[in-house]
Amino acid sequence: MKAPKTHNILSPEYECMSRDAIRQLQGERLRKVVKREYDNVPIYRERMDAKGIKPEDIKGVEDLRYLPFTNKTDLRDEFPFGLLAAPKSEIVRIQGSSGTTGKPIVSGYTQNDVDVWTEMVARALVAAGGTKEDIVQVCYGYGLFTGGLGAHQGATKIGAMTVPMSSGNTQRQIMMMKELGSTMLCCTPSYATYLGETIRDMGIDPKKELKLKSGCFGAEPWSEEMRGKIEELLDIDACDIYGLTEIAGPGVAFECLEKKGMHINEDHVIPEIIDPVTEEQLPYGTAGELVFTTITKEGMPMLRYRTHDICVINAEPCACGRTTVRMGRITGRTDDMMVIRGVNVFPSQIESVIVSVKGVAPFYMIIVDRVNYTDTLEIQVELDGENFSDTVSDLEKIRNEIAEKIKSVVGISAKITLVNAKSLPRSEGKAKRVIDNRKI
Ligand code: DLL
Repeated sequence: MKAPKTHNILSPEYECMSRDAIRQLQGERLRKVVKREYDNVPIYRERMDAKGIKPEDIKGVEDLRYLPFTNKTDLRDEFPFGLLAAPKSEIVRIQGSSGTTGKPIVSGYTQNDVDVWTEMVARALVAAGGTKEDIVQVCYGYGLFTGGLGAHQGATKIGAMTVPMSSGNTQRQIMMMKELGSTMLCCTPSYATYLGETIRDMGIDPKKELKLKSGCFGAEPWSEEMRGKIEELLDIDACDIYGLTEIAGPGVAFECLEKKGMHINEDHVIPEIIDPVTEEQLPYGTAGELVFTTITKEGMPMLRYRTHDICVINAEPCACGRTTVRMGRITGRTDDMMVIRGVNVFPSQIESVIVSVKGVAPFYMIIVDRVNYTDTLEIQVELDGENFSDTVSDLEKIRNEIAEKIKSVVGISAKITLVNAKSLPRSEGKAKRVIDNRKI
């Protein structure tokens, strides 16, 4: 049962503004947020002073290019509260995701920030055909990760019956889906595919026995082929949804039922595409690194946040009636971050674990694959030939220690394979430590 292509729009007063009106609104909001950052956040003040810019120099969107960038490393260095632009007592929520080291990166949200984020996800659900008649099954993880709570808040806002399943426990997900008659699904695209496969393996015919009509899938890169697969397996419309903790969580951008790119919530964020090397702005239509400035956030607003995600922005009008620009699929990253089972993983986190374990050398290979639509992570680690006694129980101890530390630092489980000393390939140049066999 696919959603009728209705193109309902939750907030047409913002989603369908004229381009001139959007730009003007963005300019007004930008001026306010720049002043807020300058007055409250030391690193922004220092960086603007170093560039000789005062808040009053920023008159509109055209002046964005003079502002300093923000990077994930800034969130790490200022962890946890150094970037707050509101008093701590105004923060009602902390959300987080993996950083480049063991520490997560966190963002603080005021009540207004939570409300804005909720509105963004609600817009996404409505764009995917959602109404108060729907039963929305949320199988993103609940917790610091923004997926679960984000989708939950958005579904509740549109008045849908919200089912907070969180991730995993596939049999139970399917039982609830069937018994409750869930009509919409929110999860990662790889989990949607896995759910679909399992449903088919169980002999369930989605057309006859389930009531699903559509879903909002994101948190990891996926492809048109994967969309086709999910739509076929579950007999639904599969829409892409994008977001990141630093900006708001899911809902920063979302697809409508036209499924031709994700509408960016431009009344809350200003997107730019830059050349990742020269850091110059690139025109829409050119592939480059996506950069966001939040213009309504109070708790931890971001000026020119470098997402490291590569995509193209399309400013052509969309048949759905929304006038906001659309971002295409994420086609890569400008850094070495991988998204494995929806979790952001940096090789540096894995390396920090390996060097902390006795009995192994700092040589390793990270092998990522996709089996039955689920990402797998194997880490091959070289034994240290010199200070090592290789009794079976010693090997088991080392394997367990690495596996446990990886789980706690990176947040996902990995298969650990110990290999002989000096057996992994050495390179003369940049070491190749990651083999990603996934085809998305
Ligand atoms: O993944 C927020 C989210 C939750 C988005 C649920 C959509 C649905 P983080 O954990 O901070 O936040 O990871 C953000 O994930 O910079 C991208 O690299 C990747 N990502 C998120 N959505 C998509 C998508 C959430 N639709 C990082 N397509 C981002 C491709 C995505 N990559």
